[in-house]
Amino acid sequence: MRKLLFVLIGSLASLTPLLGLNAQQASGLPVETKTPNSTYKPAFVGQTRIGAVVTKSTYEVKLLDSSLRSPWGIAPLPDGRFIVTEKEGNIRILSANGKPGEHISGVPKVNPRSQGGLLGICIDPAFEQNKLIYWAFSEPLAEGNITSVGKAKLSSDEKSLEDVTVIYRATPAVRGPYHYGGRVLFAKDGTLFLSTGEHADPDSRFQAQDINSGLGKIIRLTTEGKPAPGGPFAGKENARPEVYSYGHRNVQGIAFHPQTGDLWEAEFGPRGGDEVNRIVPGKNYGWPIITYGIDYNGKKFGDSIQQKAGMEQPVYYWDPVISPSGITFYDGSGISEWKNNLFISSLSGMHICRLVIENNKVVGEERLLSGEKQRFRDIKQGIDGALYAITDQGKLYRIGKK
Ligand SMILES: [Ca+2]
Repeated sequence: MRKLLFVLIGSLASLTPLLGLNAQQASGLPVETKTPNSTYKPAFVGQTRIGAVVTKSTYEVKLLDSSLRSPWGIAPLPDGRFIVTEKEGNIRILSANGKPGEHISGVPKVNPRSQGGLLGICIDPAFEQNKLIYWAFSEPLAEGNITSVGKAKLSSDEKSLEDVTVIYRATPAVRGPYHYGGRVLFAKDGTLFLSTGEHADPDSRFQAQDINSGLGKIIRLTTEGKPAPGGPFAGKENARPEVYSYGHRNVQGIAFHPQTGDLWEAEFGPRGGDEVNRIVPGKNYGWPIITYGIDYNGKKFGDSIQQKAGMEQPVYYWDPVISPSGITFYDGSGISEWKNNLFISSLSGMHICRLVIENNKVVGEERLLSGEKQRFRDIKQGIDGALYAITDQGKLYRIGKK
């Protein structure tokens, strides 16, 4: 196994006189230096291109493995190991030091074309007792493309899946082969969150605004795939009771803030409109009515507006885009200045983005591992308190205290 070990020491000589000030005051120039695609103005100061911060603590970046095949989702197991998905349709367990095990048999077929495949994965809160796992995937259906949620029990020898069921389908299936969303995550109350996308088809895009559609949503479910009770649209006409928030384009990152308990997400915008949002149940996050991006063909979207009453503003956006996939808040004790920071795996940006957040606003941005030239797909905190990141090129990194 190829193994690379190097240590990054955050050198802050230029900012030393500012130590002791808060993160915002210590910020430098923005990390982004490229010209934006649009001339749109942010809704508030600090909504984009916040000043740079640099990690002062010493941390270690270790390349643990390079043999995964397009890994998409990673979740820590309670014993220190990990479970991962590979886009083509495999689930594997990794040892605590990142060595991948065999493919687990019994995984239902996926549609791996384009942006589809085997997507995010999470384990049941009572996994140690029940061995249940859940994953999002693009299910091969004759009717079209769809994001579905699978559930199964890991066999006692960990070689196969048992009692495999599809517990939820974010209907309707549509033509567009893009924007599946695809993260699954348990809340502390035992409900299961799923993020979806609008499949990028002009015919289906507006379903992000329809609360009676599964497209472009954050969805809240029971472990049986039923609408979790108490949803913001429960009992309303022409609405799905499992919808938690709407107006999303393609949500590949969801995480709970360790301190506030709020759900945060990251979603792909069009050209120049990637977003981070703090999710309030029942709210409309605007797509495709408002956006800070323009279409990839250079045209503007709709009425070319960025703000509208009744629609939520992103906490933060990027122009040009970084393509934010999996996200996680750091809740470890190893690097104290990272506490409650949001870490975002960036595909086209080829780095791990660190956002310092104070009072629900971004006050600093840093780009980590830029030198690795990897498309970062997911990032999670292991039970040892370090961050573990996977890349489309098949690499697994550990980032944290030595
Ligand atoms: Ca939005």
